[in-house]
Amino acid sequence: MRIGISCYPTFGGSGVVATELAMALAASGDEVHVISYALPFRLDLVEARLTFHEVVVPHYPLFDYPPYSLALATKMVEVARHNQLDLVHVHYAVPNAVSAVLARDILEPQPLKVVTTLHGTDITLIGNDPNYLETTRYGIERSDAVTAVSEALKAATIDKIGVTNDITVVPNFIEPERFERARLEHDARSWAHGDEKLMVHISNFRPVKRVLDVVEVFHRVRRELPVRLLLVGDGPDRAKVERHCRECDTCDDITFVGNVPMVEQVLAGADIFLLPSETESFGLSALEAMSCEVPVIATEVGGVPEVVDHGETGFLFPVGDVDAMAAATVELLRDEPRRLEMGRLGRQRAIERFSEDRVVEMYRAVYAEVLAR
Ligand code: GMT
Repeated sequence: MRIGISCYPTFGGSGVVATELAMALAASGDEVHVISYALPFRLDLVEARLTFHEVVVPHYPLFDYPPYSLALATKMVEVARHNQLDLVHVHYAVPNAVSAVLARDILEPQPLKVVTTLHGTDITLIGNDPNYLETTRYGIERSDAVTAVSEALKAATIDKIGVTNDITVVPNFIEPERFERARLEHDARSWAHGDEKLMVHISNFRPVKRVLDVVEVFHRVRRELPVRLLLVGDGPDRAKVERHCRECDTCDDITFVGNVPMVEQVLAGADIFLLPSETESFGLSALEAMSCEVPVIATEVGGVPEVVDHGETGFLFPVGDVDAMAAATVELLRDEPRRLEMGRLGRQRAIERFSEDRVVEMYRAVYAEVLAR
C-alpha cells in the first residue's frame, strides 16, 4: 500500500502513535509518506520506504494567522498525486481531517481514501469548541473510515460532536521489546539520591494534566518516606508548578527532566507512575509505564480504565482526590512484593492487549476495508 500519514510533530501521544505506526508499516513493506510541519520527534528515516514531507506555511503581512490547514491540504494533494497514494491517514481531527477531505476532493478523479484517527482533546476539548465544532464534525463525517483510541472516546465523539458514521476502536500500542531493552540498558535509578523511591509523571504540562495534583500527591508521600519526583515533559503549566514547589520548599526533591524523546529511559527506573488528568482518552504514558513494569496511580476518567485495571495494575481515583492517590502510593511503596507483582501484571496486560503487531494489524484491516469499497 502507499500511505500518507499526517500528524502533529510535537511531544504528545498522537504524534508518537502516528510515528510508530508509520515506521511499523514501512518496516513491513508499505510505502509511507509522513506529512507535517516539522519532523516528528521520534521519526527515524533510515527505512527506504519511509519519507517525510514538510508542510511549509508561508507568512504574509495580511495574515495574523497563516492558514496551516490549506497548506496541509495542498501538501497532501501534491504527495498523493506524485506518489499515487492509496489513502491518507490523519491523526488528530483538528484540522487534519478537513484538510484530508479537501485534498481528496481536489484530487478527483484520482481516488484517495481518508482515514481519521481521533486521539482525545480533538474531541473532548478543542474539537467541540463552538468555533471548531462544525468543521470537526464535517471532517469526521466525510472521512472514509474513523477510528478512536478507546471506547470512551468513541462514546464522547457521538455525544459531544454528534457524528453519525461508524467509529472503529483501535487502541494505542507499544513495542514490548523497546521497553524491555530500556530496563536492561539504562541506569534509570541514577536519578535517585540514596534510597529514595522514584515517582514519575510524564505529560505536556497542559492544564488538563493537573500537574499541580502530581506535586500535591508527592508532598503527601514525601512526609511518609524518602522519595523523589521526576517530572518529564514541558508545557504551559511548568512555571506554575516550579513556583509551587519553590513556595513549598520542595524543589530539591523534584527533578524537572524536560522533554525526553524515549520516555522508557526514565520509566525503566520508576517505582510509581502518576497520571491525575482531568480527562484522558487513553493515557499512552500510563501504557508506557506499564510496559516498564511500573504500577500506575491515575484518575478514573475517559479511556484510562480500559488501560489500567484498578487494584491489579494500578489504582484509579476521582479527579482531584490527591489524598487517596497519596495513600495508595505510600501503601504500594511500602509493600515491595505487591508493587513488583502489579508491575509484572501491568507489562503482561500491556503485551496481551496493546502490542504493536496486534494493533498495526487492526489498522491494516481498516485500510483494507476502505480500499475494497
Ligand atoms: O493531551 C493532549 O492534548 C495531547 C493528545 C495528543 O495529541 O497527543 O493526547 C491524546 O492522545 C493520546 C494518544 O492517543 C492519548 O494517549 C491521550 O490520552 C490523549 N489526551 C487526552 O485525552 C487529554
